[in-house]
Amino acid sequence: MHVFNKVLIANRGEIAVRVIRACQELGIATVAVYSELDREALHVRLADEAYALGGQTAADSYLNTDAIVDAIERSGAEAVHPGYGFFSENADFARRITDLGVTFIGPPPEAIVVMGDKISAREAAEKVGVDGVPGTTELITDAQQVRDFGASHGYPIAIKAAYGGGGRGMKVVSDEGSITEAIESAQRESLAYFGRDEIYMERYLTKPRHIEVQVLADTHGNCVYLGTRDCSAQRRHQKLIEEAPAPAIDQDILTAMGEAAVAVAKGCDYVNAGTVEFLYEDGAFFYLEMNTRLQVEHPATELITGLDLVEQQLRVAAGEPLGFDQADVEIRGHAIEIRINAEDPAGGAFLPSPGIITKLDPPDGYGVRFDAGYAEGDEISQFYDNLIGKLIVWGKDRETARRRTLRALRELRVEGVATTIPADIAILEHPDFVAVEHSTKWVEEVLDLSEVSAPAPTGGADAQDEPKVRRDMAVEVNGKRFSVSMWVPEQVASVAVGDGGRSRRARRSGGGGSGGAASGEVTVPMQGTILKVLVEAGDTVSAGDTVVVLEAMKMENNIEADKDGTIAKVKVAEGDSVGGGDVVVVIE
Ligand code: MV4
Repeated sequence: MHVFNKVLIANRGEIAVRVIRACQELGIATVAVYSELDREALHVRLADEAYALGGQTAADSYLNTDAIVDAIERSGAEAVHPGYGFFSENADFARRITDLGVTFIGPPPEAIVVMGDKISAREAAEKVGVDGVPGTTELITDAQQVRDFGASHGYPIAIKAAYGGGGRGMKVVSDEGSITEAIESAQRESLAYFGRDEIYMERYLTKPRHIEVQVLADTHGNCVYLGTRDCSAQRRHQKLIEEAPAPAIDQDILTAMGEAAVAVAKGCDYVNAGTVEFLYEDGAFFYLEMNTRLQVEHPATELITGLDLVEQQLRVAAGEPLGFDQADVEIRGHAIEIRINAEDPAGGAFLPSPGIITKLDPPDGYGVRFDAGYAEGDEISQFYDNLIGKLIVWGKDRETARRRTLRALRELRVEGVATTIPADIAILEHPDFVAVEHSTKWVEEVLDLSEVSAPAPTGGADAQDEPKVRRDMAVEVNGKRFSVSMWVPEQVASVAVGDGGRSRRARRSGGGGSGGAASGEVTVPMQGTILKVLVEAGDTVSAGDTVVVLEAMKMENNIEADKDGTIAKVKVAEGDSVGGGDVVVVIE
């Protein structure tokens, strides 16, 4: 059967590579698009043809609709795969290309719209008898509504952005006294991120697991669920590890979740691959939302079902009926996916670590898959998501998969950028994770990452040629003293040894300044959005006063004055995007 002749992949990195590979296996010609920074990127190298979008930032490139439409027209692609992020859940984009006669490889725009608004998404589930966490489907217009809800349902309460996602705009209210502040903060964050500030509320579950169900629907009314995934190991709404199926949950509950997910999908006339999210606590599950796209963690499902989800997406989008039904879906063994991000765990701070990947040796062996968006020599830019790739491991059972994942992670070599690998190892080895006693709060609140940081840079190939000097020192191992001699590069020898990396961490996690003496030029440490500007020219400030609030890495960060003085210049406004190192205010 004819699928497509040519598909344009409106994305970059590992997901673009993933989709290109699936197309190649089906004999479909591939079209890549790229920003100025991605001219030589792996997805561009692998595709049959590629079109420049111009621009560096996502907004100027992968989110430039006109440039993408131009590439579609020039290439003659019949269909567009949006990957995840970017245009994947953008109904306007789906409509625009559909109007051109081009197939959007994803759900109908109507389903994206229903699920994009969290309140209508809740209503869509309620309509088919699937319950969310107890809450309201009315917007909050008055703090009194929250007080009334608290009086009848108790605390804590979650205030959520109606048009939010990924935890942005969500605030937890633990008592009556903090309602007003939480409402304002949720509205502010929601407005800065999503351009609208509607909010609603739910009971806040304190120790839930995040369980999601993969669904797949065709245009002929068939819809199946493809097992569950547990994505509870995350920090600040960034998943670190996902596994499939969700462990330590009774089969009848997993089946009920699967059936609930299919009911929700059918209820919104869903087509293509989608994910229905639930919170699970004390044997009960609650519908949370539906993601109307292929997800980062889809390979975990592929390894336990034997299905190629991108192939299925392409077939369904071309109008083919599913070639199987629910009874044919078999879950076999266990899969664990590790996201390898270019971030230094830095004791729990997870600091972005852009740069050139000077070495990349993927692991291999039985049950090991490595989906990367980069090869050795490629650069991770601060302008995009810093996911280098994903390690996905299969085992006959969870413990086999866990041990195999640890083995593979120790085999994997990434140099030139720091990675999340040390944190992943700490999670996989922790008795709570082994016993499935973790929840969505566990990485942030229980796991101790204080000793977990990226190894010191090795300096790459050039380091080998550098002159080395001998250094003798004393070290203590398990209370026993040893004298050791080390041959180290000259520069390294001049750096203080033995503070466990703490001085570097402290410097990098500081609010502003560029490290040395206070310059009065207050900078932001990383890329983000200005949520609030607290000063204006002429104001007097003291060192340590918050001058702006930066939303970065899904957290509100207070950026502080680095010296006493008067504000000479305010260089940003609320809602502005800033890059790491940008000056936000100048103090004289
Ligand atoms: C919740 C919750 C507890 N109770 N809702 C965060 C992201 C957004 N998709 C929904 N989120 C949550 N909603 C109620 N009523 C806890 C979370 C939550 C969470 C959910 C899934 C995965 C990770 C999470 C981490 C923190 C909080």
